Amino acid sequence: MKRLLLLLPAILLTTHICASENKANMLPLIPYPQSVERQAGELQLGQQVQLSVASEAVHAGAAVRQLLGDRKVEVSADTGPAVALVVVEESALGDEGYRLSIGDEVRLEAQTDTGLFYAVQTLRQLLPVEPQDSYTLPKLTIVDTPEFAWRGTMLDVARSFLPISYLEAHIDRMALFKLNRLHLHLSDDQGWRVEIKSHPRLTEIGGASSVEGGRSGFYTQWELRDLVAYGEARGVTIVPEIDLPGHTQAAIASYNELACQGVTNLSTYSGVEVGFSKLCLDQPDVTYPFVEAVLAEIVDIFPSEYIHIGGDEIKDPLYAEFISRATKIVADLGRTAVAWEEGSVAEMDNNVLLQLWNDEYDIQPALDRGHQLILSPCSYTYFDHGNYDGQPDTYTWCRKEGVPLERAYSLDPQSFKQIYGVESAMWSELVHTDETADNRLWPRVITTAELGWSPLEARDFDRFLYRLDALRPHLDALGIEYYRPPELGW
Ligand code: TNX
Repeated sequence: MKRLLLLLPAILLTTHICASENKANMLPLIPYPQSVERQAGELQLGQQVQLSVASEAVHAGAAVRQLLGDRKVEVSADTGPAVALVVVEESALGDEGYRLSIGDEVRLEAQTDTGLFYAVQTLRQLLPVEPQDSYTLPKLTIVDTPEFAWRGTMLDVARSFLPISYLEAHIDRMALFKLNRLHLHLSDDQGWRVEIKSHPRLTEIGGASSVEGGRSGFYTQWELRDLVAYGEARGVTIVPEIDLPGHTQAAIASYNELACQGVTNLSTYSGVEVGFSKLCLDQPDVTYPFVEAVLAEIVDIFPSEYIHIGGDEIKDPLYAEFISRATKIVADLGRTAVAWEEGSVAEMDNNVLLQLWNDEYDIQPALDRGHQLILSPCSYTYFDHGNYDGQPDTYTWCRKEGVPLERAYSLDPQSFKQIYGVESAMWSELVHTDETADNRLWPRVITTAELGWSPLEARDFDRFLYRLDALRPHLDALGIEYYRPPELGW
């Protein structure tokens, strides 16, 4: 909340820096905080600090120790300014908000470990990446909470597999920008990527296929549990998607009985068409036990409140009934379903989230029934589209000029209603290596972070570029092989 500076005696010493301030006054932070108040003066941080960490702050504590260690700042019992991570009861901060005060000491306050973790990320962006003899920090108070609960990125690991090492690196990178949902598209026509113990052929057969030129492979349950913990330590929840009832050729090739009788195409698929495969909805005795068995193992691996059941690009007279039943199966497992926008035709609990992906899709009827949305309108958030018009190996079906950085940044989530969050998506029909994934994701994913967290008034593309430029050393330190947008002159 903005403070009434006029009432403060410190008026001459305090400036309120709002995001529309001119660039020189802006802090190099993305996402830009809800409120920044600068005080006169600076804090010098030398090579020692006195650190205290609330016992609840397990992940934030680990993050601040890592940050200090990386910057070659030692924790001392009695020398140097205090750095304190404190849990406070202050409902306005919510589950993810925090206050960062830099005065004669550095004080990080939040209601939760997650809030403190984000305070540490803000401090991290305020410090240079390279270790120095001493650090100069501006005296200030930042009070910051996110606009939206869901700030996500989606990786399609089904068309082309991404190794766990890439997913971990991606989580590290997401954390710096306070992104909090990693949506994994784990199954599609070209591949099945998650071990399901009751159905081992899904990965024996479906895991061995991929889109032509892409990578095959799958994750064991053990690897995924480990990844879940890796994310949890960095504020990132892994949201699994099993795409049903269409986009299922890999499952059908693994278990032919999932196809309707008379279907002759039962082999694995490596093309890029969509909309040709489906589980046989006329055989509920086969289809629903399969869906139940798979989802039971999925919820066992992934603690996420939300489980994505896909639901895109399929025509079947029994489609709506399928979505009703599948969302109910998820509810009976104690979770809440997410479905792509087409699922909105089904009768289902209105806590099911719908993910909007066609800009013009008429989602109003679902809004009227009370559903909330995850916004992924393709002409702004589909990062399988080019960074620039004509970029090789990119899609153009949604926007023929591609999705340049400025376009991605110009999405205005606040102009939609009933928004639970925003998410950008990288489909992998044409993205087959880690390097290409980096090129498609970065720096565009950073726009998702700001759209999902910062208030509308904070959004100005020039100032965003200025802050992004200032944070470039962080991208380099994280080993990101980002695309270099010409407007940045990188
Ligand atoms: C549409 S978006 C799809 C995907 C493709 C993508 C390519 C959505 C729910 N379905 O199956 O990979 O286009 O851009």
